[in-house]
Amino acid sequence: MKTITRLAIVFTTAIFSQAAIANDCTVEVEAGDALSFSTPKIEIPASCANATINFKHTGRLPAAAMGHNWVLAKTADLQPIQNDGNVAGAAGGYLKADDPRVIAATAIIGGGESTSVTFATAGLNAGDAYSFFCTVMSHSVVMKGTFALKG
Ligand code: CU1
Repeated sequence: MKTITRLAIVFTTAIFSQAAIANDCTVEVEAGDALSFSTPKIEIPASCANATINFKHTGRLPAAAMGHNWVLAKTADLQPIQNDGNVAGAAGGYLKADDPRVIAATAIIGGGESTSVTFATAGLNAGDAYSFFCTVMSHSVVMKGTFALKG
């Protein structure tokens, strides 16, 4: 009887462990009516073939006044991407069309809206520096954080 109970505990633990690992590949990120993300740092286990960012705007201002996107690129590419995003302007979604330097990007959202992006981690190197940032109206000057594959 004791052995059965122990086995049940082992199986239950195994199921919960797998769920935790799977959830690590999905990250919840929020932004509001200020120029900041809810986290300054995102780390994804290197074992994740794909990563998903669920991005939520918890503010009240519409996208035209305080829109945000979540863009991922090498840190060295942040400023050039922002410069081209400024040229693209609102009509171009504050990103150069089909910019190969952009690893992942969400749509621009306003208060109360949510969006999501899933991307393959195969092209990311554990040794390279990556940043996530918002390109809307040069928000990336202060609205940015670091992104890394760990393990
Ligand atoms: Cu923004």
